[in-house]
Amino acid sequence: MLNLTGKNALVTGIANNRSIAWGIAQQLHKAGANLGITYLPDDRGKMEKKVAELVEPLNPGLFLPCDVQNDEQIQSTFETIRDKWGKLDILIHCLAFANKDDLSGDFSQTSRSGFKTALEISTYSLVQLTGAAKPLMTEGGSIITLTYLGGVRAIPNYNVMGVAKAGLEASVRYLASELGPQNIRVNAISAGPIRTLASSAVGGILDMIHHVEQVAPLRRTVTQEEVGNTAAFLSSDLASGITGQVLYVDAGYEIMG
Ligand code: 0WD
Repeated sequence: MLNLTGKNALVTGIANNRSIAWGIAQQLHKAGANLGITYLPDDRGKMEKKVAELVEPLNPGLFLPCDVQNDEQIQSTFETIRDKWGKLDILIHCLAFANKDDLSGDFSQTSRSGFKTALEISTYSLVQLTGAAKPLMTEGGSIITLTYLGGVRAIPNYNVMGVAKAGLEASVRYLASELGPQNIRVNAISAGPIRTLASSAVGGILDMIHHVEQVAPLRRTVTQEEVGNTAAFLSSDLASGITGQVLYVDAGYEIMG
């Protein structure tokens, strides 16, 4: 029986009700976890208000601003977890960013700054958040990140984000190797394409979704809820033997030639 009662989970990357992180937060809540939610703050406080209203039914114990490009906000997030909860059990890393210009056209035209931004927000942030979570995972833990097939195959328009995801998947392996002796497991879920704010920036995403619906063994795409269920499983003791893996939740698309 999947039971996360008594587990403290930090969920990053909720922007709206289409976000994959929202699907994950709902399933972790259903399984009994205490939730801490972070949001990406903006100058006018719009995101804070929007995300606060969305997550209210899940009754999060912590609700904190955390821009992963801001070291102070990261530090303050984990200090708050230490002070309020004492320990952390689950970390959901569910965020990424690349400039829209870099998500179509020729990959060879990616600018130095665009490359840096994509890799910093989408890849390095997993390393940094894991480093901050490690001392708080005193009873072991589960860290989960979100990746996409474009990290292992050249998918049209995914470009610099594909490179970021390749780095992310390699980071999962190095982090799993480092943290395993503390019984902290690190895994990635490779989700099939889902319509969200982030995916709408990728050129031709709707064509990709239609292609998946025709080709994937299950003849459909996946839902946020299905990704959420897999994250709840990976967070739980049912997955106690799994670390360093990339698990595909993509209606089987990855196996097709
Ligand atoms: O098809 C898809 N949607 C897939 C998404 C397929 C496979 C993987 N993924 C991955 C994405 O690459 C990402 O890692 O899932 C993760 C979540 O993405 P999402 O749910 O598709 O997208 P979205 O709802 O937009 O959430 C991503 C959020 C940001 O939203 P916006 O759209 O405002 O950029 O990541 C957050 C932000 O809330 N984010 C940040 N959080 C903290 N600091 C930052 C930042 N600097 N930048 C973006």
